[in-house]
Amino acid sequence: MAETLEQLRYPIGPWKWPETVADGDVERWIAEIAAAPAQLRAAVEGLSPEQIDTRYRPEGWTVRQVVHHMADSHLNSQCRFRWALTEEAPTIKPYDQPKWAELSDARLSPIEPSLDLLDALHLRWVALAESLSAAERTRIFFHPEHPKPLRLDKTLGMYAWHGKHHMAHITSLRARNGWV
Ligand code: NI
Repeated sequence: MAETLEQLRYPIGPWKWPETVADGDVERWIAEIAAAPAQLRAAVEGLSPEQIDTRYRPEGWTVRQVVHHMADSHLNSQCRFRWALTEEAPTIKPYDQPKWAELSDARLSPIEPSLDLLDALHLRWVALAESLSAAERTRIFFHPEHPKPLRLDKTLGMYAWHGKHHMAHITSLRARNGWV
């Protein structure tokens, strides 16, 4: 049975901000963030340049754009975490994700530098996240497009989802096309 466009867009379902954070959630999210760069490398392993330039859905990004987007997104997240830990309830600067993904390097350049960037970035991210006290985990920042402040612990959950979400774009594309 063919997937609907919604299933292609959200292969693991859309993110929902949790009301509460249970014991073990943060540790699980940190472990997922720690695992993501190696999982992404596995997801793109052996793909040809033509396959890397294939859209994961009609009108969607290519695998190349997805990989560069993950680096761009997670780079922005680093600033948000550091601002929230060093300033009182800062308002962060959003970025235009579709336009960033259309910049020429995101469309055309090799994915290896972004894979390397994610390796390094996630090491810093995990080291920082593991060091957070209970009070620091609940520090907040404001995103201009969100009505409520965002808490760092829940934001870890969002980015754990974000990595799996985009990796599923790639692994489901591979599965549909028999690129094993
Ligand atoms: Ni994304």
